[in-house]
Amino acid sequence: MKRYYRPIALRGEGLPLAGGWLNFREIEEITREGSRRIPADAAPSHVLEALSAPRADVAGLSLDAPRIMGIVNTTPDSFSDGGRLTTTEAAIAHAKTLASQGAHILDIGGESTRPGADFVEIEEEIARTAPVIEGLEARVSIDTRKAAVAEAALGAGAAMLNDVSGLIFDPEMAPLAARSGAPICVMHSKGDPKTMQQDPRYENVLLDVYDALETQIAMAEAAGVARSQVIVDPGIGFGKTLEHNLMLLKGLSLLHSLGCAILLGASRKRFIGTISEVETADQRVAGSLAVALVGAAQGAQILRVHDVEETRQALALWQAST
Ligand code: HH2
Repeated sequence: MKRYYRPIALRGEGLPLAGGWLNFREIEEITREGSRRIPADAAPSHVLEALSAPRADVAGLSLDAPRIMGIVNTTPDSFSDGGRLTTTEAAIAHAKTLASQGAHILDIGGESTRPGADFVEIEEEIARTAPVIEGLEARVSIDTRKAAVAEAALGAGAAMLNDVSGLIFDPEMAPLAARSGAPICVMHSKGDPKTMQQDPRYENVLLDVYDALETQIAMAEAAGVARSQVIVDPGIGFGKTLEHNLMLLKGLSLLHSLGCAILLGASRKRFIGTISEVETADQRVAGSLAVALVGAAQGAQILRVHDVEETRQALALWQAST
């Protein structure tokens, strides 16, 4: 039976977790039938190696501390900030503000992937994103499922790819990542944004997402992408119920055993509003900060957020006081 190894992350003595700011002494050994705690040194050596090795830099950014990815949506219809940045100038100005607040990467997106969102044509998505990227000096990632949009973004100066379909939507995405050498975030998603929230089901959401990401990493490697250039993301809210999201957050550190850096995108999402009883997305900042700290405490290297200044403050205090 397949065994999964989830490090119990802590601040203090132990083996380094992904060469970063946390350590671990114990591991939760999980099967589809149950789990138990074992001392770290009882795990297979290849697992310990995957769990503790430092992760490669992402576009020159070291991942030995939690890093902030600031969200810049140039869409009319994003769930939280849609319609605010519909001109190139407004998007560039917002991106510069986020960079000045401490964003290490800016994630530029031209197609909303909220549940039920409409498809955007390639030309339109390029027209929304490429001029913004051209106008920025900061480190930029392109949030797209389409290889042609990603290629235009790389030409405009983007340094990282972020594919919410996890290489599934466009078969040209993995070859593009291989050719360009750009790091690529492979996110787990169940189905298309149009339909993904219609009764998503898993046998065991944490293990099912782990297995899917393992397959997606193998797809990337088969196309010639170096494993060190793959960043994994559980895809909070993408074909997940509230309970699924919470189980993924609680078990997030399992993904370290894939040997890749982890990106967590939970900012302002619906489950935060449901739990905290806040209907309006841009009022969910405090709940989003709490989830960002959960991510940092489980070793997620990149936190994708709308509220960069607030996240920077929260992380600084969390790191100083733990
Ligand atoms: N979430 C969204 C978009 N892109 N990329 C990654 N890697 N991980 C995520 O969780 C993720 C993502 C959805 O959020 P947002 O961009 O704020 O909204 P919209 O899709 O409506 O533009």
